[in-house]
Parts: sequence; structure tokens; C-alpha cells
Amino acid sequence: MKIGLVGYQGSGKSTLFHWLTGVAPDPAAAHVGQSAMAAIPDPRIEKLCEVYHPKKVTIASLELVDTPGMSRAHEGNAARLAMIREAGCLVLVAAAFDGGDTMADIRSFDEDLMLADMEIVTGRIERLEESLKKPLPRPEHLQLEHERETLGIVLRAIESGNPLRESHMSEEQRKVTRAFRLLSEKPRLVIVNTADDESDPERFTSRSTPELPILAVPAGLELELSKMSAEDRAEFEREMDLVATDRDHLIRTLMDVSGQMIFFTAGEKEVRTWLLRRGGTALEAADNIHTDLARGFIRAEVMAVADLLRVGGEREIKAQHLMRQEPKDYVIQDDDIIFIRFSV
Ligand SMILES: Nc1nc2c(ncn2[C@@H]2O[C@H](COP(=O)(O)OP(=O)(O)OP(=O)(O)O)[C@@H](O)[C@H]2O)c(=O)[nH]1
Ligand SMILES: [Mg+2]
Repeated sequence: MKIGLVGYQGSGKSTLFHWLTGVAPDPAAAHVGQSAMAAIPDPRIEKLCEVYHPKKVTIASLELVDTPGMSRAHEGNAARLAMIREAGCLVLVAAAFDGGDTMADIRSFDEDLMLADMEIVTGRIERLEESLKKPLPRPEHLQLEHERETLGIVLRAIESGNPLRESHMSEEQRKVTRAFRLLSEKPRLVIVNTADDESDPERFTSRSTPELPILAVPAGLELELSKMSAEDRAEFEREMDLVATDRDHLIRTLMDVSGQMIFFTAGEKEVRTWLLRRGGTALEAADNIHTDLARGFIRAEVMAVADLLRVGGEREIKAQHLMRQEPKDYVIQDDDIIFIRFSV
């Protein structure tokens, strides 16, 4: 799943992208957007390595996409927005280092997303109405009529000024809108890019709600800090009386907001984390590892990292009956280490 960094021109998207992924965006590719991976840190990985002493460690990553900035004048935004259609989650980067009205920017950006959605839905309704004028077999006619009605409800919801992620769409409505990958339906997080000397970031974060989480990060400063040696950095932080942003926490928040989670596989060969959508099953987890594991799936053997660390090893886990046998439809939990039994 792609996580799109979006926002108005010059809000600090590329700076944030650079800091989170460690990859400097190529200015020559700025107009098309670019993607890079951000490893998802987890303190449990190191602990598992102490148990297994694996030859190899592999860490799951989020895919971040740096997009070209949107114009406040609403010019050429449709093309820029097209780039983030396939993103599963949006991170709105709003500037708060240049004296602009940050909260107004956040609202206005939402309006841009809703306008883009309205255009798409209206276009589809118009085409449906054209088709409905023609003679059609009855089942097809009913189906198109149903789609038109459902989209009419969705359109009214957007027109009333509520992004779709906030309106409680029925499963039926979601089914109809899915193909359009509407922007205001995507889960979203706001990162306010504060000035290096911002003294009161709470004036932004206190507006945070469960529907619209807001974090404040001095992205420019963090990027500079990340380029320093540990020593210089510690000294700089002491002198400036800084509390550095917890980058690991931020990346895990992005994972949460995008509806994803990690699970573990562990052995002497490799300790590894894998991404899975939250609510994903043992079969989906097997498929992420290798399609063969899903095809020949027999069962998943599951233990919890916490149990393993407490008892000290797999032998103890088995002796204490802490290894569970789970079927295809078992829902993977945070902290699961899984081993897939499969036939070829
Ligand atoms: N003071 C300050 N300046 C920043 C900060 N973040 C970015 N800038 C500056 O703002 C300008 C734009 O930053 P970028 O990261 O390129 O912004 P962007 O959102 O990628 O810009 P576009 O891709 O053109 O839309 C650069 O000159 C940065 O140095 C910050 O936290 N503080
Ligand atoms: Mg940029």
C-alpha cells in the first residue's frame, strides 16, 4: 500500500520524505512524484534476535510517495491528485513555518479533495443517466439505476461538506465507490510542519480528533539533525534545549492510520517482520510470505513474542503449550509470530 505525502506547494513534503525514508528526492523527478521505503522499527526485533541469533534480519517497510505540491489557486490540481488515486492513505503536510494560516490550509485541502471527488461522481452519474435513456435488458437497467441512486446519496454527502471518510457509508455504497478510489474516502493523517523554533506545537495538536489526527513535526530541523553524528546531535539538542521528534513512533503511527500492522516470522535462518492489513487472516499472512504457502496452506502455528521472550525459547513454548494451531481464517494479532505448515 502506498502512503501519499500530499499538500500545498512548499509545505515541506519532500523534506519530510527525505527525513522519513533517508532518500533525498530527486528535484528532476519532482513533477511526477517519487517513492521510497521507510523501515518500520520495532524494539521486539532485537529481542527476537537475542533468542534466535539469526543469520539474517529483514524489516518490513512502508512505501511513501512524495507528490508534487498542489496549487492554492486550484490550477492543475486534478493531474496532481490523479497521482495519489492509488494511495491507500494520505498524509497531509501543512506548513506552519511561514506565517500562513495552517488550520485554514488543512480545511481548504480537504475541500480540494472533495471537489475532485464531486467531479468524478458527477461525471459518472451523467454517464449513467445517458445509458439509462437507452433501451436495456431489465437486469442491467436495474443495476445501473441502483448505481445511480447510490452515487446520488454519496454525492449529497460530499456536497454537504463532509469528507467520505467521516460519513458512515454503507457496505453497499462502498462497493459502488470502490472503483473510483475517491480521495476524501482515504484514511488521513495531518502533519503540521512547524518552524524550528516553534514554542507551542500544542496549538495544532490540540485540534487533533480521532477522525483527523494531527501531529506537529519541525521537518526541516529533524532532517538536519538526522544528518549529524550522534555526538554533535546530542550536544546540539542540549544547547538548543530540544526534544527531538520520535521518528520511530511517527512511522508506526503512519502504519496504524493506514490500517496496516506487522507480524513476525522467526528462526535461526531469519528473523523478519511482514506487513499485513489490520484484520488480515492467517491465509493472507501466508500469501504475503509466498503464494505457495497460501496455496498449500494446512495450518498456522502461532505464538506471541511476549510469551517467547518470557519463557526464553521455542522448546519452552512447546513444553508449556503456548504454541497454538490456527486455521486459515484466524485473524492475525499484534505480537504474533507465525509459522505456516503447508503442502506442495
Ligand atoms: N523554516 C523551515 N523551512 C522549511 C521547513 N520544511 C521545509 N522548509 C523549506 O521550505 C521549502 C520547501 O520545502 P520542500 O520540502 O521542498 O517542500 P515541498 O512540499 O516538497 O514543496 P513542493 O514539492 O514544491 O510542493 C524549502 O526551501 C525548505 O527548506 C521547516 O520545517 N522549516
Ligand atoms: Mg517536493
